[in-house]
Amino acid sequence: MSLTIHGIPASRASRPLWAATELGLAFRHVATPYTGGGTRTPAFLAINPNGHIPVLVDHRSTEEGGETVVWESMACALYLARHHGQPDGLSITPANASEDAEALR
Ligand SMILES: N[C@@H](CCC(=O)N[C@@H](CS)C(=O)NCC(=O)O)C(=O)O
Repeated sequence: MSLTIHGIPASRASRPLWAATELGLAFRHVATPYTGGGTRTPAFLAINPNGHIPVLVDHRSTEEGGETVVWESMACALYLARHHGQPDGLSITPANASEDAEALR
């Protein structure tokens, strides 16, 4: 597994940082702040054209071996839960449609 989460914890990045930690996932943390221009560099805008943290990059997530890039904190957290968690009724991964709706709510 090779995950990178961009964004300081004192921001909406806390959501994917929490989700990855709760799931016990190994990840690289790039503590990009939302002040100081770090979210407006060409390199950052290449992964999130909106210029916001958080951004999650899953480096080995597609069948073709490419990357999946996710932004919006809840989308990041749910992506981690659905693609890297176990829907066992115990973890944060929704195990059925009702739990999925609850997570979305
Ligand atoms: N709805 C977005 C909000 C993201 C957001 O507003 N992030 C702020 C930090 S909490 C940010 O990157 N601001 C930088 C800017 O607006 O330039 C989410 O939940 O991910």
